[in-house]
Amino acid sequence: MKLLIATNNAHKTAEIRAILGGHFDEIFSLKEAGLDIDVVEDGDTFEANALKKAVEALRAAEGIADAALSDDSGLMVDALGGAPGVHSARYAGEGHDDGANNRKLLEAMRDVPDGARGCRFVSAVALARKGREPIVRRGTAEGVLLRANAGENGFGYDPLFYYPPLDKSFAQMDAAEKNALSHRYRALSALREALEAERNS
Ligand code: ITT
Repeated sequence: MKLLIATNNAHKTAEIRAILGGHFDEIFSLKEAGLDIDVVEDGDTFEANALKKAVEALRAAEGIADAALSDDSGLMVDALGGAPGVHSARYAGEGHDDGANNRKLLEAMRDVPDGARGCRFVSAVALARKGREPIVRRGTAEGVLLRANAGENGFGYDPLFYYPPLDKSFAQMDAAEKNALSHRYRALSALREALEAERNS
C-alpha cells in the first residue's frame, strides 16, 4: 500500500515514519508528493478533524497514493477544562508559534497548585483508503504540566509535559524513547492492530 502522511507538521511526519517503519510498501509526506493542501480544522473532536484531513488528502492524492494517514492532536489540561484541546496548534493565535503557545499556557496555569496540574496528550489518527471504510483510532499519554520548560527535544508542548513513569519531560526524551510511549505511538499501534484484525478476518 502506498501511504501518504497527510500532515504539514514536519515533526509529526518524522514521528509517524519512525513508528510505522516498514509496515507499508511506500510512505511519503505531502511535501515529498509535491502536494499543498490546507484543511480547515473546524471539528469539535480530534477524531472529526483527523478524518477530514485524511479524506481531503486522499482526494488530492488521486493517482499517487492508495491511502492517506492523518493525525489530529493536542494537549488537554484538567485545570483548564480540557483546553487548549483541539485548538492546541493555535492557542496563542494563528501561526503555529510553539513558544507563544507555551508562554500562554504557563501564564494560564500560574496559580494552579501542584497536585492539580494533570494533563494528557491526545492523538487521533485516521486512515482513509480507496474503496474501504476509514479507520480512526485514539491514543493518550497522561502527564503533569510543568512550571517552566524542561528539555530541548521534540516540539510543541513537549518541554512542559512531565511524564511521571520516566521522571522526565517529553522534551528530555530522545526520539526513540518518546516514540515508544507517546499518544501518537498508542494511536498508531491501535490503528495497526485494526489493520491486522481486518487482514485476519
Ligand atoms: P497538521 O494539521 O498539518 O497535521 P498541526 O501542527 O496543525 O499539523 P494539529 O492541528 O493536530 O496539527 O495540532 C497539533 C498541535 O498540538 C501541535 O501543533 C502541538 O502544539 C500540539 N501537539 C500535538 N502532539 C504533540 C506532541 O507529540 N508534542 C508536543 N506538542 C504536540
